[in-house]
Amino acid sequence: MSTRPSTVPLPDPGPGVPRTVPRGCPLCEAMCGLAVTLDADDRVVTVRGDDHDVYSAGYLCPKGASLGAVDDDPDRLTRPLVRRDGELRPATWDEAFAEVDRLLGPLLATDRDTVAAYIGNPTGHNVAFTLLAGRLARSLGSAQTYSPATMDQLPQTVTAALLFGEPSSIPVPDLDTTDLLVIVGGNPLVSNGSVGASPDYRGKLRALRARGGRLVVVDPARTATADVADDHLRVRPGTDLFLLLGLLHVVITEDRVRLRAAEGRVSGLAELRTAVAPWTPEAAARACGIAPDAIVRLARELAGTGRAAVYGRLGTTLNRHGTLTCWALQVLNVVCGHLDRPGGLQFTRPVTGSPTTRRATRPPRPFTTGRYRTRVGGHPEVLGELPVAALAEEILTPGPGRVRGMVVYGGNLARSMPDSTSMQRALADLDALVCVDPYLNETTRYADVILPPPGSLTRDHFDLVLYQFAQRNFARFSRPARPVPDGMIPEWEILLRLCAIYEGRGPGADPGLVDDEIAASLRASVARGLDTGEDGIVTDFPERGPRRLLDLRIRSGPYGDHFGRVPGGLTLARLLGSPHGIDLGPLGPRLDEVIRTPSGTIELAPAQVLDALAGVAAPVAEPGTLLLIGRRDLRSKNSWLHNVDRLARGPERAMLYVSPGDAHELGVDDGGTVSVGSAAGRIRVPVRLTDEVPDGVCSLPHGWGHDDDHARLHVAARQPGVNSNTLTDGSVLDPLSGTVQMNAVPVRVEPAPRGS
Ligand SMILES: Nc1nc2c(c(=O)[nH]1)N[C@H]1C(S)=C(S)[C@@H](COP(=O)(O)OP(=O)(O)OC[C@H]3O[C@@H](n4cnc5c(=O)[nH]c(N)nc54)[C@H](O)[C@@H]3O)O[C@H]1N2
Ligand SMILES: Nc1nc2c(c(=O)[nH]1)N[C@H]1C(S)=C(S)[C@@H](COP(=O)(O)OP(=O)(O)OC[C@H]3O[C@@H](n4cnc5c(=O)[nH]c(N)nc54)[C@H](O)[C@@H]3O)O[C@H]1N2
Ligand code: SF4
Ligand SMILES: [Mo]
Repeated sequence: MSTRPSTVPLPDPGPGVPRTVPRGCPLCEAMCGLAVTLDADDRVVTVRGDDHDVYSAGYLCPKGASLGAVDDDPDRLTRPLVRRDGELRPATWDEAFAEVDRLLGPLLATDRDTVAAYIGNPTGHNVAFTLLAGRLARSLGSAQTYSPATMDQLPQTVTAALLFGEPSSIPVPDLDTTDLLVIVGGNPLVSNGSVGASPDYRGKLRALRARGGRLVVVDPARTATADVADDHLRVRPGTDLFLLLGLLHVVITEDRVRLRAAEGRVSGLAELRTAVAPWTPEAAARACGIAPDAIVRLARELAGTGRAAVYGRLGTTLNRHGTLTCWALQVLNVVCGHLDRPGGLQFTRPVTGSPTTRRATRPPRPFTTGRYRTRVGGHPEVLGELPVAALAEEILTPGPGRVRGMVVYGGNLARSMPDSTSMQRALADLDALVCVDPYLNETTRYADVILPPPGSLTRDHFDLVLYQFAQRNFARFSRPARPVPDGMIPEWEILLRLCAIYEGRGPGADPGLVDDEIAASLRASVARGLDTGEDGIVTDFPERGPRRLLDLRIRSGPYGDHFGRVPGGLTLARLLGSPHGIDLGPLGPRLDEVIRTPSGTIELAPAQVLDALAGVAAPVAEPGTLLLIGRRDLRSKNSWLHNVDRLARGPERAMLYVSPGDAHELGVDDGGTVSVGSAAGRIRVPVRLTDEVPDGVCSLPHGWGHDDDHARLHVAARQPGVNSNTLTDGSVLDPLSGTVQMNAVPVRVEPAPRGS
């Protein structure tokens, strides 16, 4: 094993002196290394890209450059708020935790499922949550567990579980050496990519084309990424499944299947052939709006190119056939021979290991869902989660077992969730709402207790989860750039104190004991995994906190020193000494250890998929409607960062994009205001006429609508924008994953008289 540290030393004189410190950026999945300069008062002076970073080599985007302003936003809460006489008022930490105990204790003592938990997006970038998530869930012990997965990547996760036997086995496209990259429903020049993100995605695409490679984008919208593509296929929203079935049909019926790395390791090819038989290029074209000859050409190109990768993201997941779409996409990669090969799709080997870097402890079982169901809609559990689209009715519908309390860790449900009108009614209806969140925003304003964590620069940073989907195997550990301000407590401690409360130990229990228990149980499982006694497991970081757990995970991981048994192996101490990161090499072949299905093969035609596929039909457009799709913005992150002046400045972003043709037909002017209605609600929104959307499609970003008078978001309120999730109705779910349709939502658009 070779591990390459970046050796440029960087002084770390600690707080109270001017200094530049390296930091991992927590704002998106690209995981850039930043260089943060602070003055003697620990104020952030500048944030630049860290030129010495082993992974991002100096790249950063406007969000990363604003990290100091994000952390120093004067609207951030600096102490807990507790509701007294109907008003949220400042309180001490002890008072706040006592109130959490008073509110949740009786509910948990009666029926644990009456308390729901939502674990929001920013927690994935936060070492406190990623290390403590398991314990938090066990301590709460509620089946009512929700996360953005069911409005994001769960169809990809379920696909990985079905095909490869392990939910986290999602391969990433090898951007550096591919000759043909097909991006389906992703806009990485704005999102920086996701489940396959990369710093400087634009540079990677430029290099791809410079070496003679081609970029094909499948997207109804002419996005920034589509703008730099060689081919842009403007698929009809929600119909990628049919395009992919058409591509599979051509590859299979023209005998172009070449399994290469997967040779001898697949099953279900005959069933796959039968399943795609009806989807001739002509049939696929009728359903998805891409011409038959374009489908044939792309299929042949994919099968005939040695280094090619098909990559899909939210455009493939947020629709009624999310899992089928992600399945068809990944199966296409397999039958064209692009899996587990350089230039194709590869599996990372993350530094703290994953289920597939470890020996299996029991024989693999078939993937199933529905161990339990939601009370009202009967939606099945999928990988321990329930669909976010079901949460509001679980709260609002009377009857035994009704959800009455909720804990939200870094989530803005009132803006992120489908049918947010119902969601807000549900938030208002709860008997107890506890939010761990730095802001008083559209969601936390309904809280009974807000527990605000200090800014990201005060904590250890390590991308425990995201290394799993990196472009290279690498690791970087960042120490806090500055101390936790007086009067605040680290998020780590907030979460441990909540665990103690959920476990009935009371608000005054020593959170350190919970920390010790977590460390003891991790140590025991590390010893079992390494086939050694616990005496041999001695960490360099015996103190309480994230470092102890990380050292145990890193040293027992695939690059670890196995506590002295692998000389030269990785330890947290070595990572601390290499603040620009350690490069652990390019992604390499991993298929043998990755496949964990009962058959020991990649199961191309799982029964669940074949059953669901038998019932699919091309959607029929409702006359008089446009299909609403989402859009992201480089200087935003979902529902937040809108309160940071340097990111919020500039023209209105929450505008409805409408094609000139549709605008003409509707009698709508550029800059005018329209009324948009759906099954869930109605909004008024300004319009931009643009050919970025085709006829029949309109687009609007989510996460806006900062017009709630009870929130404390002074900058965001100046240009609040509209909340697009008033329109997403949450009634259409992907049956295999519970993921909600948030794209291709039918809406009716009408001109709204000015000033009305
Ligand atoms: N700047 C910025 N970066 C972000 C975020 C952010 O809010 N802002 N959010 C982060 C998060 S949480 C995530 S999950 C990722 C998401 O990462 P991406 O998936 O890359 O982000 P989106 O911009 O939502 O891209 C989805 C694309 O799908 C297209 N689309 C919509 N419907 C369809 C369809 O039916 N078929 C096809 N083929 N395309 C369709 C849309 O036009 C859009 O271009 O981004 C992350 N990065
Ligand atoms: N219509 C539509 N809706 C969508 C999407 C879409 O494409 N279209 N995308 C969906 C997707 S992919 C996602 S991931 C979700 C995201 O939705 P959410 O899970 O709600 O995530 P965010 O909006 O990113 O941020 C949520 C909260 O985290 C808080 N926060 C920020 N930093 C921290 C921190 O360090 N600690 C804590 N405790 N809290 C913090 C912020 O103040 C904010 O209140 O939205 C989904 N909603
Ligand atoms: S691309 Fe992502 S990780 Fe890099 S600086 Fe921007 S927000 Fe941070
Ligand atoms: Mo997401």
